[in-house]
Amino acid sequence: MPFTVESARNIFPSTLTADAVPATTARFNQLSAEDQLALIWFAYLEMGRSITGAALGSANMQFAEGTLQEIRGMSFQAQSQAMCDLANRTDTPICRTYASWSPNIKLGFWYQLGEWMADGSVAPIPEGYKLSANASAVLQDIRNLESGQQITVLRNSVIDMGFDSGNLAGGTKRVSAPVVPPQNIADRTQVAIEGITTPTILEYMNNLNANDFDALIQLFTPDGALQPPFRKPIVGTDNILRFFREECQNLKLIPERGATEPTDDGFTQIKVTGKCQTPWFGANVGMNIAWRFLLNPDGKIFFVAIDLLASPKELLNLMQ
Ligand code: ECH
Ligand code: GLY
Ligand code: GLY
Ligand code: GLY
Repeated sequence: MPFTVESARNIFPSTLTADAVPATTARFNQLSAEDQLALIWFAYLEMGRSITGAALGSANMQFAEGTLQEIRGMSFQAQSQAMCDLANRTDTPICRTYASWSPNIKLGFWYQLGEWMADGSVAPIPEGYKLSANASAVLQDIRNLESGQQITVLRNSVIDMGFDSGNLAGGTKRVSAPVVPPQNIADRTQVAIEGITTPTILEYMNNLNANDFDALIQLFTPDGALQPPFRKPIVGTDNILRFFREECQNLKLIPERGATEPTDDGFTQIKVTGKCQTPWFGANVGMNIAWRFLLNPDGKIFFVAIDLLASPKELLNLMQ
């Protein structure tokens, strides 16, 4: 075997990813819970307006409904405490429930709390709350990011909240919205990628755009791996398929161009760049993305990394 998952991660090493995202997230995590919540509130007022709500199917919301009502029924003081507990990752029943939710349920939960904070039915950020100097600096850093990087910082901060007992792989039940059926064949769009005709790559994009995860997973080798932005590779088709079902519904991939390089023993490395939209923001936010594929001699995906790019300029970098 010429490649391991570890060595495959290094294909196309000249790809510049948005390092500002993990750097900003690390500084955010140093702040107090009060500052974190207030900072997100201010950031959200500025940029959250572009949320479309399309990802907020009732399917996503029904799982958070019990916890939302529980919080709504509390005193303002208890509500603020519950929100701080989430940011502090304290071990409470609500924080444990929260940790069991898929990313989209967590985002939908906060979206609803934000609506209630705005209409006064849940404790707002105190009027005139003054961010610490460090928190103001982090907020300014977030303002300076491009929109795709901003929403990634926001998403990361929400995903990391709550108390994960470390038992999600074991006993604790993971909660995610049901999988939507794949799009009808007749309604599917087909991507065109300048410089790429490899069927596996085109089918990857088309199947993901159609939510056809059963067809999509067939494109991978059994020991294949997928590395989402700023995360470790997800290895093996069972795990990748679960990730697709839990976190990849209704994405829109808009690949633009690509380049192919043969490598040792008949493997092929292919880099594609383009845009990706999340159902939360639709066409309001286009993230600049690279896909770095490594195909085995049968044309199956042994590895693919999805990177959030440092800048739009990187869309033109197809170099080794
Ligand atoms: C309020 C104040 C109190 C505290 C909090 C509040 C609420 C915050 C809210 C935040 C909402 C944030 C949202 C962010 C959504 C971000 C989505 C992103 C999606 C990126 C997806 C990508 C997909 C790439 C992939 C590709 C593949 O080929 C394979 C699969 C995959 C204000 C109350 C907290 C409400 C909604 C960044 C890049 C292309 C890897 C998935
Ligand atoms: N931010 C990327 C993901 O969906 O994992
Ligand atoms: N990108 C995945 C999610 O929000 O669930
Ligand atoms: N799965 C949807 C998202 O990226 O938010």
